[in-house]
Amino acid sequence: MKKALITGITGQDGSYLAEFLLTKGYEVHGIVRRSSTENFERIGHLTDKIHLHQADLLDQLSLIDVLKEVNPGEVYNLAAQSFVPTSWKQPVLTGEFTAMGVTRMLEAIKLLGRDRIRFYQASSSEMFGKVQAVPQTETTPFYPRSPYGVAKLYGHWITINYRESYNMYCVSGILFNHESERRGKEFVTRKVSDGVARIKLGMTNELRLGNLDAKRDWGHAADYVRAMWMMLQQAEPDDYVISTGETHSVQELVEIAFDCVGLNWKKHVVLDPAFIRPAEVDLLIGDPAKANKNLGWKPEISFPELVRRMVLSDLAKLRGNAHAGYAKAA
Ligand code: NDP
Ligand code: GDR
Repeated sequence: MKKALITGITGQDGSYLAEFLLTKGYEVHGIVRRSSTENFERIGHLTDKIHLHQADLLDQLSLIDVLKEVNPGEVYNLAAQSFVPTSWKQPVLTGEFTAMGVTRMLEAIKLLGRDRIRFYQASSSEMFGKVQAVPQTETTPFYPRSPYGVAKLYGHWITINYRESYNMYCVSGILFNHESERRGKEFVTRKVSDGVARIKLGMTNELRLGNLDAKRDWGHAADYVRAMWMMLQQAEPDDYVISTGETHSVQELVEIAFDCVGLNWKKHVVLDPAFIRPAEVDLLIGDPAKANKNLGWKPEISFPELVRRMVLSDLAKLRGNAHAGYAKAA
C-alpha cells in the first residue's frame, strides 16, 4: 500500500489532499502540532481513516522521528504560516515556519530516505508579487512583496537546490489562490462568503474590506490537491504553475457573492484602511499550460461556481447545519 505523509493536514489543502489520497488507496499520515485545544474541524470526519503524529516544522528531531516511524513514499509539505498580513506582524516566525521549515523537512528526508521519498513543496503565486510578466509561467522572474512571499521563495529554491545537489525527487508546485468551503475566515473569499451569509440572515449589516481592485486567479482547492498528487507521479521531478488562467478583482468576487443571495453589495460593503497592506500584489494570472500538457491537469470548478458553493455553505453553517461543506469534494 502506498503511504503518504502530509504536513499541514489540519489546514484547508491538507484536509482535501487527505480525502483525495484515501480515494486513491493510500495509507495517509499527517503531522499535527500540539495545541491546548484540538483543531480538527476540517479533518474530524477523517480521523478514523488517517494516522496523526505530533511534530512541528520548528523541531528538526520531531520530523526525523515521524519519518522513521511512518516510512512514507511521498511527503507533501503543506504546513506554513500562510496568511500574508500576519507575515508583516510576525516576519521572523513566518521565516522559521514557511522558509526554514522546508529545509528541516528536506534534511530529514536526505538523512532517512533520499533515494525513495518523493517530496512536494507548496509554493505560491505570491512569489511573483510585483509581477514581471502577464500571464505568469514557471519561468517568469519572481519579485515577492511580503515576508510571506519572500519565505515561500526560499522554500521554492531550497527544494530545487536539494533536487539538483542530491538528486532527490523534489517538486515545487507554484499554486495560485485556491479557496473552498473550508477556507480560513480571514482570507478574502471566505470573509466575503461568511459576511454575505451573515448579512442575508440579518446577523450584521456591513462587511469591511480593504483593496477591492486587487486581482487574483482563484480556483477550488479540491482541483488543486489533485495537481499536487499528479506532480509526484511523473517519471522526472519538475515544477509547475497551477492556476485557472482567469483573473477576477476582489470587487467582482463581492458582486457575485452578493448576487447569490439577491443583495446589492454597495449597500453593505465598507472600505476600511485597516485591511490595506503595506505592499500589495495587484494582479495575478497564471498560465497552467505546462501542467495541462505534462500532467493532463485541468480545473473543473469555475470561479462563479466556487463563490456560489462558498456562500451556500456559509448560509447552511450559520443556519445550524455544522457539517455543511464537508461533503465529498465540497
Ligand atoms: P492553511 O493556513 O489552511 O493551513 C496551514 C497548515 O499548516 C495548518 O495545518 C497548520 O496547522 C500548519 N502549520 C503551520 N505552522 C506549522 C508548524 N510550525 N508545524 C506544523 N504545522 C504547521 O493553509 P492552506 O491549506 O490554504 O495552504 C497549504 C499550503 O499551501 C501552505 O503552505 C500555503 O502557504 C500554501 N499555498 C496556499 C495557497 C492557497 O491559495 N490556499 C496558494 C499557494 C500556496 P494548525 O492547524 O496547527 O495551525
Ligand atoms: P492572498 O489571499 O494574500 O492572495 O494569499 P487573501 O485572500 O488574504 O487576499 C487576496 C486579496 O484580497 C485583498 N483584500 C483582502 N484580503 C483579506 N484577507 N481581507 C480583506 O478584508 C481584504 N480586502 C481586500 C488583499 O489585499 C489581496 O489583494 C493567499 C494565501 O492563501 C497564501 O497562503 C497563498 O500563497 C496565496 O493566496 C496564493
